[in-house]
Amino acid sequence: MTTTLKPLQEWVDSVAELTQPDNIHWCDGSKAENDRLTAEMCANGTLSQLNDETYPNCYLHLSDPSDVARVEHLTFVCTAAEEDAGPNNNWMPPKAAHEKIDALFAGAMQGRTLYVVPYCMGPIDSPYARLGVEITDSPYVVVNMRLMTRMGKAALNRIEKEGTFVKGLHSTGDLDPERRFIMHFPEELSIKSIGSGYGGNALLGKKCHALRIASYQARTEGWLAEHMLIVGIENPQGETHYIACAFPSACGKTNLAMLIPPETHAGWKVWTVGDDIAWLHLDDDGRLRAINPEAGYFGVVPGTNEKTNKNAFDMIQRDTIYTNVGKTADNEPWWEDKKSGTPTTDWRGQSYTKGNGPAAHPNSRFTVAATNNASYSSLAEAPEGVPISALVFGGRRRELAPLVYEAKDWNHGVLVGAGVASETTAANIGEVGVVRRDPMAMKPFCGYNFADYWNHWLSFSERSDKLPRIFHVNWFRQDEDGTFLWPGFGENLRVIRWIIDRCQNQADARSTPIGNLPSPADIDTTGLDVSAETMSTLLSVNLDAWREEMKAVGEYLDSYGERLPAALRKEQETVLAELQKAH
Ligand code: OXD
Ligand code: MN
Repeated sequence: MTTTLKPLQEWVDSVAELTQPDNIHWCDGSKAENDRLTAEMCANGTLSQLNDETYPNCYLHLSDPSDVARVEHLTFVCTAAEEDAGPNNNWMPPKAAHEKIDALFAGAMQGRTLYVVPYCMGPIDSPYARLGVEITDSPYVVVNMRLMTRMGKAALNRIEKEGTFVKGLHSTGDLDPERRFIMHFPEELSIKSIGSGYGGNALLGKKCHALRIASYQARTEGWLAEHMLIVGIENPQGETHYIACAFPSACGKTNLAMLIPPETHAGWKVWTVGDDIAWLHLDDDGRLRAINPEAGYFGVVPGTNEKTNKNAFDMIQRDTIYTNVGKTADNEPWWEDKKSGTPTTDWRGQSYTKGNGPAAHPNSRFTVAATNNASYSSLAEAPEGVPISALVFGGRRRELAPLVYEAKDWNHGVLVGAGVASETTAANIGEVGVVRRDPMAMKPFCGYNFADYWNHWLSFSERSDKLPRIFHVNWFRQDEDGTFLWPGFGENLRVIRWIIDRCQNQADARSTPIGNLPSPADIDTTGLDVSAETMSTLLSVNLDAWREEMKAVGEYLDSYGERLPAALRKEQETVLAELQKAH
């Protein structure tokens, strides 16, 4: 397989000249190709097959211990003008960036095979889908891309028809963190990544293309590329409402996308459209519609069990690539909170001893096709996407943020999104558990200046009067002893029911300076062991603390300087003034 598309062929030729691979292979995405690559990786130790009786078609990959998460400090957005990348991104001038990274690519594929991976983000026949080609020297990346995207022949056919595609160049390099860079050139629709084999750094269709490059493209084309799950909630009457929710990495997006209704909620069903990324477009009627650009899940393993996420637990029992989990004596994968089995080997491949760190790395992952999920939505492949009733922002916050509140209108909702803050997690290399601003959960993923991004968000209120309502949730409130106040997981459906009822004007709310909140009685807590007192704590607004928060949000917004949309600053001033008045 090669291509009839001249610019694609010329690009592959020029990369081969620079990187000097021994072989070039154009991926067709077939099962035969996948089987061959898998067998080769098993033979050379890149993969090992897990217990084929209890975990059929499952494999384990252990990465270099220095290469287990995204590396935000080594991730760059290289626009011609520094201001266009914004204070939210690391920046390098494109010419200097190309020179720096090309020097690392020179000869990097000697002794290796260069794989050309054509892929489509979104249903293959969707007008909202976008195309890309990743060149990589990692067969692990190839088999992951086959699960995460529509990869191979059909994608190449569409690329040849359309002629435009995002160029992604990846090499595992020598894995030296000193020679690791993830660079984005949004103006050239291209990505260059070297020195890491980890998902978000190496599977270029995901964060690099579907968020950083796509967010930039979306702004010029009038849509939104967001770090959001998409889920359909079906009530006992058979009506399904779709919501899209933005939470920072490792804050439970996959769990919410596959939620299992609690026993008290007979007749309710939940349908997964996507667990990480949503591309949102206004349709001809002005309604916001969402597609999931991905075709699989690259989810956090630890904590997954029959109680927290039975759908995920069952779905990763077959056809799954595990990365950086431990193993049992029976050659089954093992992770913290699995609730069964005993680890004998840890994620470094060493024999497991208690007290010597976890068996599975906290950011260990599963890669699996979305079709393996029992709650996979029948509309996940719909070219036109699903209509969105509500957008929900959230973060991991011990205190302050109530269980749920509703923004007063779209523009206020943009402020709510811009003010999102969350405790950091193991999904990025760096300190865990410190609160940082993570607007729209896009801090690591917005491919341009946040000030321009907020302006783009605000522009939607001028383009449609049928926009979804905007909410904020926080499943992670704790008391002084560190005990979670809300049970979370399946019980979150109770909060989502209020959200959907609000969208249909069927639920009450009380108005507060920060937005509209349910009273404790508005959330159905039947059969739940949460006291009335706890519910009122979860649904209260601490005016003093919120005044401080709003001032901090104002200071944060000001750090974007003159580009900051005045309308957003005005929203912040209005909320602060109402908080002062309520004092
Ligand atoms: C992810 C992340 O892998 O957000 O989805 O880090
Ligand atoms: Mn994510």
